[in-house]
Amino acid sequence: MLYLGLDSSTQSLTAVVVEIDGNERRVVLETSVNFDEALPHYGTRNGVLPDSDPAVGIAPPMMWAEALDVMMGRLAKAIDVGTIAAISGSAQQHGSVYLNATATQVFSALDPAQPLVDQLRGTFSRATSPIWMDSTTTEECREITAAVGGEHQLARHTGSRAFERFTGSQIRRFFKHDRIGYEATDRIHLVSSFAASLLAGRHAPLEPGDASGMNLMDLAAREWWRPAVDATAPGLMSKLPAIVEPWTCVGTLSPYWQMRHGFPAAQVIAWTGDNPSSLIGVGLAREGRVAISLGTSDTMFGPMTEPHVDDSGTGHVFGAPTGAYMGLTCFQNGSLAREQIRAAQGMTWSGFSHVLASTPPGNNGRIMLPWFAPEITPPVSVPSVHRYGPASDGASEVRAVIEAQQMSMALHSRWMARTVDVIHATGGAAVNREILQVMADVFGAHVLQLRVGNSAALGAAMRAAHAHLREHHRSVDWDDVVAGLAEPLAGSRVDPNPDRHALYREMMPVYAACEAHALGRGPDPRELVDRFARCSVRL
Ligand code: ADP
Ligand code: XUL
Repeated sequence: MLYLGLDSSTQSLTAVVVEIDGNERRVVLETSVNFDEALPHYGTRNGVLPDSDPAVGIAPPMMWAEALDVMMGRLAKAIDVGTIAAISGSAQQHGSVYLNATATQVFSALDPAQPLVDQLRGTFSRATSPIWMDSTTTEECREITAAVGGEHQLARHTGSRAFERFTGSQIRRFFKHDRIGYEATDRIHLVSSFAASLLAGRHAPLEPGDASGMNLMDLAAREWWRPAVDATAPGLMSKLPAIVEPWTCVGTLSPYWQMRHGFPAAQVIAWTGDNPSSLIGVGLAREGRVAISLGTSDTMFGPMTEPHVDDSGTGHVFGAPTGAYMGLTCFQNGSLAREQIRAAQGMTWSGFSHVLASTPPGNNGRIMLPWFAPEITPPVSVPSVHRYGPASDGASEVRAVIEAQQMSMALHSRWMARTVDVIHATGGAAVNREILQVMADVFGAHVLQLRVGNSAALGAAMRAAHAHLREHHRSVDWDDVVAGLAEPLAGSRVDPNPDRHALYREMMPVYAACEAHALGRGPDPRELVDRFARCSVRL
């Protein structure tokens, strides 16, 4: 049997096809459609529509639909799709798609002779989708928080305090700024449930993993939390999809895909967010380990049996595809910040890695706060890059951005995991072993690189398999599903160096002091930085 997993991320749509035959498992195909390169007519940069306001993060939903059509056509040419039993997927979290009442009919009667996008044109009540990089909704966050009785109340129920990128505040902003558009909206999907709807030919429900990125779902009850829904916009409840268990079959692949590309009537399993999907894709169905994804965003996440909400207000608790929970902290300045430094220095990735390996840990006391774009953790609304310590040069800039990202991740994920022994590394930058070495040294943890780097798409394929197998077997153990697929790359383990880890432990309070100063919350850290610079020369 074949299982197809798709991941509609910020920059690309990726497919992973796995074959499961008893205990035999293999990855049959991994392929990606890069939005900017394959669909340049949408005018995106890194999958996002350029805007002069750095707080705005929007993308065209039509582009995601067209990528799906391109991908399905590509898959049908590359493999025998006839034995695909089930399909699931994941998508960048929080982004929302606004459809008018014609969508129901259009989705169910797509003409296989016509491209998908040509038929979708009239179905949107909002032409662009706000995505996770949007931070324009501070005011709406405040309004929703006040209406539900404060930050703690919102976090206790939904798993997070109000965040600008979360869908609730985005919906409220749309309602306030475009009443007519809001009134014309019949259904609001997340990127994940929008894609699942296109595949199934009917409005697909949400599952708790992605729904918990909206500030609208009661985490424990796994249903919409009325006070938050009412505080967001009038009449919202009837525009939201239902919430179902993560392994729910939401329909069969619609005739459009069968007739246009030769797919079978495979089961479509509810889609989830890219981070919950990656949790499965890195093999983390059990508590005790964490994963770090170095993608467009950097995220750190791990499974949780009980929802321990973060009192510091930094992180999130989401539903996990297993039915349990997961903790997550998200950083906006991930790959694009690394790319900015690489481009400024005119380097290739191998040149970047070489420089990283040849510069000293601690960077002779140079500390950077790499907020090239607005930052989620810690919250920074106006982009600004701060530098402390001796003057920097090209080489020290490379080390500074990587050390800062890893320090910040270690500092702000303490709510989730006090000690970390093993990290599963995934995302586009996890192929970079020099970056993984800094990660291992900062955390004092062993870092494992995964055999399949596209962990969100792999997780989606495994979720499809799990749901399909579940129909025939009373219970399907997640360990059995992930075995042989979500495995570390042989010989990939990166071990921490004890001396370097000791140095980073000394550096952590200095980094925290620089961060507090840059945020306007702490005194000038110059003396601390100088003292650290003097003692850091020992390595
Ligand atoms: P997405 O969030 O879109 O899923 P990916 O996880 O696919 O993103 O990561 C894409 C990013 O990976 C690119 O933006 C690029 O910066 C980064 N990348 C690719 N190769 C390397 C490398 N050798 N070293 C560091 N980063 C890399
Ligand atoms: C998670 C988040 C990002 C997106 C992008 O909360 O905002 O990781 O899911 O992929």
